[in-house]
Amino acid sequence: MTDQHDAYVALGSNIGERDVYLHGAIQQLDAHPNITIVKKSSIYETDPVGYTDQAAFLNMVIKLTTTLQPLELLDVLQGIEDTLGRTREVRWGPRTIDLDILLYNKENIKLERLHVPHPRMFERGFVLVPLYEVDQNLQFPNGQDLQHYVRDLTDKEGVRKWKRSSGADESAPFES
Ligand code: A4P
Ligand code: MG
Repeated sequence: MTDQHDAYVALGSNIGERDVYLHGAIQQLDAHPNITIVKKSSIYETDPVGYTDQAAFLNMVIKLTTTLQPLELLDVLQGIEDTLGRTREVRWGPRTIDLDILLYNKENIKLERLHVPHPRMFERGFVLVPLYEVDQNLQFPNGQDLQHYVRDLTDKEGVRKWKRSSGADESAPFES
């Protein structure tokens, strides 16, 4: 039997039918023969971080198991980004879909194309809040608990649970 690996993937979208892009990406991951989705967070609406002059994002996090190696998983994610019309004009700028590997087992990976754990995840509410929903007891490769980072988070206010209501977007504050 081939080894199964645990991975956490962050999804983000801030152009067009944002939830349709999230669901499209999940459908493609689910259909992949070497990937099983184990858990999904709720969808959150989040204020843009980094390059702030852009529309609000929808973000979520999923846990999956896979027989793929890290770079093979990255190739699959980038392939899905391409099929969902992702173009890369502005770094950190608007996108139909962004798929980032947050964690792969307890590994530290530093390759030109891939840094895991994702280096910018630790202070980002739009990543940590949905990740915490998926796995409250998660520990990072550095031995620190996710709980520790969530407690220290300063931008929780910009992260609210989102639900689609009969055509109109709706969101409510995140209660921790
Ligand atoms: N890459 C390196 N490590 C990874 C990894 N762990 N997972 C490389 C995925 N890719 C990784 O990514 C650029 C390159 O990073 C890839 O070619 C890959 O080889 P990209 O997706 O083409 O470009 P990007 O998304 O603009 O860059 P990046 O670094 O993913 O951006 P960030 O830091 O993720 O920021 N605000 C809110 N509220 N919600 C968001 O989702 N996202 C960003 C993007 C900024 N602000 C946001 C959000
Ligand atoms: Mg990315």
